[in-house]
Amino acid sequence: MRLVVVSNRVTIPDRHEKATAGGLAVALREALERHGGLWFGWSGVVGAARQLRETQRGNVTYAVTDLSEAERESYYLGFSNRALWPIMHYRLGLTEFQRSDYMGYLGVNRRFARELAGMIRPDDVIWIHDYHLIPLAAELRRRGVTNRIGYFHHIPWPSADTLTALPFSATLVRTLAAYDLVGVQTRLDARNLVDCLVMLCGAKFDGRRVRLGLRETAVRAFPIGIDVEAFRRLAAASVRQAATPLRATRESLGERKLVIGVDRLDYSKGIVQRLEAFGQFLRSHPEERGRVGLLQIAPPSRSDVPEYAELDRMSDEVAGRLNAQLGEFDWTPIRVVKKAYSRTALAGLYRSAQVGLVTPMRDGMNLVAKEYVAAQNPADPGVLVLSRFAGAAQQLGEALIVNPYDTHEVAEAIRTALAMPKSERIRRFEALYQIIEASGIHWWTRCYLEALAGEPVAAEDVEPPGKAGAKAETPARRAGARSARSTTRPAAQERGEARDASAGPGRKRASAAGEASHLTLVR
Ligand code: ADQ
Repeated sequence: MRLVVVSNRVTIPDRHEKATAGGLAVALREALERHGGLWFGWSGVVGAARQLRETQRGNVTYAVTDLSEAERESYYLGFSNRALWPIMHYRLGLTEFQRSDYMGYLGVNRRFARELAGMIRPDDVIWIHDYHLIPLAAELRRRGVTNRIGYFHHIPWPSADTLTALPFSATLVRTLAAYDLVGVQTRLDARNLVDCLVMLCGAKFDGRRVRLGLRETAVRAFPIGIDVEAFRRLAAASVRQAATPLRATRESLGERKLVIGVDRLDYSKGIVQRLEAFGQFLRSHPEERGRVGLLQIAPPSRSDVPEYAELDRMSDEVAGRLNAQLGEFDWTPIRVVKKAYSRTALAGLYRSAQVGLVTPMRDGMNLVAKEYVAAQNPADPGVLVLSRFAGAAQQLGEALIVNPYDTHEVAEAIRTALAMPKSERIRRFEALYQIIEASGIHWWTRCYLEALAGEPVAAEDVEPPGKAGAKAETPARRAGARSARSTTRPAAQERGEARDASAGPGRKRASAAGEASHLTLVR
């Protein structure tokens, strides 16, 4: 079997790029290397040429095509990012629909199908990623492609009631029936998606598969993970080597504690609300003023979409106002840094922060939450404060789960996290670590590809390891109880790592891992 991956954007690795710390793009490359493969998508270039270009790297062919200016406007900025992105994140008020954008979206999917169909071999398995490409399988089927085709939806799938506000939503949802397997992040997303197929398109659901016309489609949750071990090593190495951004941050903080937020600058991430919550925390607990600072790292994305430019302005304005109201001559409570950092620097910053503040208003999964846990020092870990509306909250019930719309609740969670006794921090960390380790990125690619190939899936119907805050005993709670009793794996690894580092190769691997500067697919 050859694997064909399709995503909106394709980044061709540098010829001399070293093995890098895990992440989605890297995990997909590894899967492609293993099976031999083709990765197809937009080059990121906007121009008139639109010629398909192929580049060979090892076992993998990268085939990229350019978009015309009109295609970028309608398919990418328009329908994908001004209509689908907001509605899938439950933001009806921000959803802007234009028929011409929708036509452009269908047009690009049709063109991609035309260009890709010619490259498909009989034994290929095709894996399509994300909301830009929902109708791609239907277009491929129209061209006679009969291979197994899977889709993974990285962002939330809203309720049928919400989605119907989008014109042509039923037509779009119907195209999902062209897939053999549709993967989403959480069980809630899976339920919503099945409801959409049943309620909007008249599909039948037998508890496992959706039947629509002659086609049968499996819909399942595959919660995406990270390469926990690689990230853990990176964090430990970063602290040992005292990488520059880390040293500078520590020096500027002195004895003060650090609360960290790391996100693309996107309204779904709740950055402005988070800054307000930090301000509320300082107002409610004046004794904490001067003793703690918030570092928010938020590189701009999609600046061509007006809502993103507005968010950029608002985050500056709110941080400026709060700093002016609450700061002192020798203490700035909030620092907002709008640039991307290397994986090494990020990992070290996570490890130095006593609180990881991950409070999206909605998020498919949120890998930052998992990275924060992976980066912690097992002997003295920080505390994760996590939005209940991040897909990750379905697994990470031992985080402090908050409602990001409730500024006071988030403010109190920051206070609880900062005051939490070490024994409780360790107990929660161990439970969380066990879950993210059991459902890492390699688990995810393997489960998905096995399910797509029609092989039995290892995990119980891909019941994701871990469950949010339920009272009953859950796998997470059992895992937590087990880990609280035993010497933890991360702690043991920490010792192994110290040996590695002194011997040399461990350090070498870790710094090579630091070269990767992004984990997810470019959006
Ligand atoms: P994103 O919306 O991009 O992904 P997320 O899952 O948090 O969100 O991943 C962001 C990645 O970018 C993380 O790996 C993070 O470390 C990195 N990053 C963020 N800021 C950075 C900075 N300043 N410098 C360097 N790296 C930075 C979408 C969905 C999510 C889903 C993922 C994967 O919106 O819900 O979890 O896909 O499926």
